[in-house]
Amino acid sequence: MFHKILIANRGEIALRVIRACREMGIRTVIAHSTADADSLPVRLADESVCIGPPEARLSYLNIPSIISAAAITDSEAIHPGYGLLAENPAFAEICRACGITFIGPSPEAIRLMGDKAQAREMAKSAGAPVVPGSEGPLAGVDEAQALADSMGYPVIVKAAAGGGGRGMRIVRERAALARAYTTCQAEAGAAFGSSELYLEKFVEEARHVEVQVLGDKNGMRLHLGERDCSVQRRHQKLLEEGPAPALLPETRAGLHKAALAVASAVNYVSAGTVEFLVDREGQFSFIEMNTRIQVEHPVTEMITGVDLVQEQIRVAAGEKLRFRQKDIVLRGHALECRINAEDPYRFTPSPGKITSYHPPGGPGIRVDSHVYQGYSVPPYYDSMVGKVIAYGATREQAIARMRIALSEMVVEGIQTNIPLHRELLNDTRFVRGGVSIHYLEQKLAQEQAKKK
Ligand code: MV4
Repeated sequence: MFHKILIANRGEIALRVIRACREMGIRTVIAHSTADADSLPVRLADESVCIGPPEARLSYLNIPSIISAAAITDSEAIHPGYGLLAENPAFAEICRACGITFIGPSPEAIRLMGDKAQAREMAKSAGAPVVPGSEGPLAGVDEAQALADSMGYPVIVKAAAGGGGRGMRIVRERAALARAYTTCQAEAGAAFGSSELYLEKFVEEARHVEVQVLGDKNGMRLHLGERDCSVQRRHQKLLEEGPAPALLPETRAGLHKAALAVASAVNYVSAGTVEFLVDREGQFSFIEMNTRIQVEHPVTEMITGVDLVQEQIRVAAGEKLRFRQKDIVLRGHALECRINAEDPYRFTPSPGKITSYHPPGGPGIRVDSHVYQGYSVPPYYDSMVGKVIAYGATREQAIARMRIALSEMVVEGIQTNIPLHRELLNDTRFVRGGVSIHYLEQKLAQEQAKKK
């Protein structure tokens, strides 16, 4: 096992990794920007190294600084958390070249899954259902036009180097395709350095369901059930839960099997997530694979009892997975509310000093957060200040516990989205379960209309 791990991240996930390491008897080094010098991860890690100024580009994304920090502290491995360098294949390669273990999948798996058109082909050949669409990247607008005409509208044009909702355009009629293609191509080139596009039939009123997988270097792979992440706004997830509500047993079993087939096709090592769309009839299709630990991983930890971050570390150190599929028992239900420092209805960031803080507790409640009373939320990074996770024997119990938790929780001095979460947990459609990816934006639009 590693003696020392460097954490190349900040905020709640840095703290999450520190806790996993401490439990495993591994020393931790936090690489941090000047803006995070007073952060809890810096105080709780065994060592800290300042890697640059506040702007992420010059610190958390500064590969030479991070590698140097690992070298001077004798760190054997780097945990990238999520976001930042977590899905950067070049970073994983540089770690390898420097003799540092990247805690995650191989650079090859990251690169392959980072090309969403290639990932789609891979999933298709592995036998996972994919949405009807192009085979590999599109050759040009004529091919897109011909394909869309044969499939029928609406379609969705996606950047091969995009993902997570970045660089895509829904096209509802033939007349709009050529323009959407050109803008999407230009945007993709500017944003990702690759203008390759692919096309799919647009699935209406879908749900976003993702399957957690875990693989070791011995060729063993498991799934740990699914999460429903349909409650989102502008591709920012707000609330996730697991298991996905109102799924037929055969749909659920099909999702798990397809996720394992995709993971096996790329010899996947570490924790990963295979994303699917599930339509109103329960038909599911692969859309993407995320090659990192995700924000919402605690949902799965609560319903399986598996510590996914510790498993990532064990597998990276070459240990065999300690359980088989039959040992993974999905029990109860978990919800996660992402707490953001933002205006709950205008969604504008609200950085600043937290003057009063009281986290919730009690049976089945877990809070993953790096904030404390007196902490200043810096303006340079994303606005998530923590997550409240509620576990219950049933979905109803998990919802009840989450309502109580959010009623107890106090965060003052900054604005947070806690009031919006409280509303969602009392909304008939959410409580009934099985809402689509359009639910939150529809609800917000309705409330906007009411106010006028
Ligand atoms: C889709 C889709 C419908 N049909 N693909 C968005 C994130 C990325 N992982 C893939 N995404 C989607 N891909 C097809 N063929 C719907 C989404 C999608 C979405 C689309 C519009 C508005 C909100 C959305 C939220 C989640 C997923």
